[in-house]
Amino acid sequence: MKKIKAGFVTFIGKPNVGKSTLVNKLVGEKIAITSARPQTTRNIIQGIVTFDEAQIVFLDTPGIINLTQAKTLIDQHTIKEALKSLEGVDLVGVMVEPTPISEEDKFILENLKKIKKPVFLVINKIDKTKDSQLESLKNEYLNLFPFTRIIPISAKKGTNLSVLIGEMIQHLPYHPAYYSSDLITDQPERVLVAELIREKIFNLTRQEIPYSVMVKVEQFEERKKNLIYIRAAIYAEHTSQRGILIGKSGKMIKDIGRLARKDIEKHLGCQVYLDLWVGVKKDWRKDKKSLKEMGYRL
Ligand SMILES: Nc1nc2c(ncn2[C@@H]2O[C@H](COP(=O)(O)OP(=O)(O)OP(=O)(O)O)[C@@H](O)[C@H]2O)c(=O)[nH]1
Ligand SMILES: [Mg+2]
Repeated sequence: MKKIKAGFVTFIGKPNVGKSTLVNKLVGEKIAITSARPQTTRNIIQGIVTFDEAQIVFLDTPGIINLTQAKTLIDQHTIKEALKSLEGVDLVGVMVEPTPISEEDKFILENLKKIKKPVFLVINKIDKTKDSQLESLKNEYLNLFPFTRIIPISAKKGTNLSVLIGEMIQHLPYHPAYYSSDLITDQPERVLVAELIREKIFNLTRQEIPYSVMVKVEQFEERKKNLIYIRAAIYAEHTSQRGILIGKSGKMIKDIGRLARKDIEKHLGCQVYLDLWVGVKKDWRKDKKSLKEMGYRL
């Protein structure tokens, strides 16, 4: 049998640098939700890419901020999860933007000091910068950490992604594939559906609302051939937020439903009847029981 390479690669970085966008692009499908707001991703998601000679399991992690600034249970949990992802992987990709190095970037590098595995610096969003700025930024980063490779990319435009993949494969061990070649994510269908709904809330609502919401798929069944019925609950933290999520004459919830249904249909490859309702779970972000119910491993 042909010897192949396989391994786990985690992408870590501060919020909003484009980790989820990159994992989606590499996998070729939307498996991780993205938004223009920080702290969109809440749990680690695996995106699996299989080639003839290699399989890479990418870990999309929640954005890391300095733990002292993390106030809620969720924030603390997500940061710890992201940092824990460093333990079980074969290669680490630190993602940054082509902007001056921030305290958060430095905090992340501090956590890598003891790591004995290849660490790549992935400078994303180079579509927004000049080559000359990139060179000095590379040197500044090298002064802080002995990166195995520094690879500038644009996740959005797909620039340099084949170089990134090629270099990563070179640094992975020979190992049989971990997953069947047709699998693209470890997320159960229900979780992905709930996430796609949460993405629309991130994009359509403001201020605290996106962060105050949790989505739970309560029913998921094939009613007819090619038609799936999905009932999902959107929980807000306070009654006033419930009103905003429903909107004037139900406009907001209709918009969320329409956009989410399109994405869900694309993913499932069939027609979907999406039934959404909005409830309140008072202060769920502060409540360990509610968080556990949502699958957070606290
Ligand atoms: N211009 C530009 N924008 C990008 C690029 N990659 C991602 N973005 C944008 O950056 C924003 C954040 O992207 P995400 O993928 O959600 O970022 P993230 O790192 O997963 O964020 P968290 O989950 O909050 O940690 C979105 O608005 C993306 O469209 C890129 O290569 N170029
Ligand atoms: Mg993300």
